[in-house]
Amino acid sequence: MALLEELREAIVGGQAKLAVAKVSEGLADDIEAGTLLREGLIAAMAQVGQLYEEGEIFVPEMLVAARAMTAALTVLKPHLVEEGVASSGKVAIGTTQGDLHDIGKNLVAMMLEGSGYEIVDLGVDVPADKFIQAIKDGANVVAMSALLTTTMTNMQLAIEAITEAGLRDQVRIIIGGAPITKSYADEIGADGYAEDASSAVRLVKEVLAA
Ligand code: B1M
Repeated sequence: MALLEELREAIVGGQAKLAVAKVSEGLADDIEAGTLLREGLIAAMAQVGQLYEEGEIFVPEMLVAARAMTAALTVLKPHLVEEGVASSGKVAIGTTQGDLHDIGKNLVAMMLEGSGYEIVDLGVDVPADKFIQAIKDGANVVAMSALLTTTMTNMQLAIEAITEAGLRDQVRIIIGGAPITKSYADEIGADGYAEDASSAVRLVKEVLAA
């Protein structure tokens, strides 16, 4: 579809205004928000990652592409509400310490919010004590995101700190992000792993029901 191609090109080229216009055009043309997200925004970021790996673009280009994606996501946000998820809960979400990637985390937060959960967004580079404070403030789920192999290990440190603070039994901890796997989640004692934002919504429902 030409519009999706134009949307991807706008994001890869870091043209935030054009990306926003293309998302609005797609919505007006009755293209589903999920299609714009998967085949437009997420596909464009995969392309950006590949270009970066191939040495075709560098961090500044990656950054402007990320800004364009964030701008486009803001327009999509109200349309990403998933139907049929009823269970409520308070989810504290953040990118693990040392990690500044927040697009995936924001997407997960938006989908959860749209599905009826209360979200406490702790932002990026979140140390364990912030997760601990959020649990003390009533979060019953902690969702951690990591995009770097060097920062994913901080998830384990955060879980250990939560356990040492005596709070492990009152919270469900779920993790995700490109380098994360189900077996890593099991290894570090998390309650679950979600591959993408919509499975994160299902996972929160599951862990709260368990
Ligand atoms: Co960075 N970066 N980056 N980067 N960056 C990656 C991750 C990388 C794979 C690129 C590459 O080399 N191919 C690589 C990591 C390599 C590794 O660790 N093995 C990398 C690197 C090396 C770096 C720097 C070190 C580069 C440098 O400075 N030399 C640096 C690190 C900075 C830091 O964090 N301390 C860096 C910086 C940046 C930018 C700032 C320029 C920018 C981030 C901007 C921002 O986030 N605001 C950036 C970007 C954009 C990327 C890529 C291109 C795209 C990431 C993204 O947003 N994807 C990325 C390459 C790639 O992934 N192909 C790359 C789209 C997003 C929707 O997907 O985040 O995977 P994702 O989220 C998904 C799922 O993973 C899941 O759901 C989301 C939606 O489907 N999910 C969860 C995510 N979190 C979840 C939490 C959950 C559940 C599911 O909780 C339960």
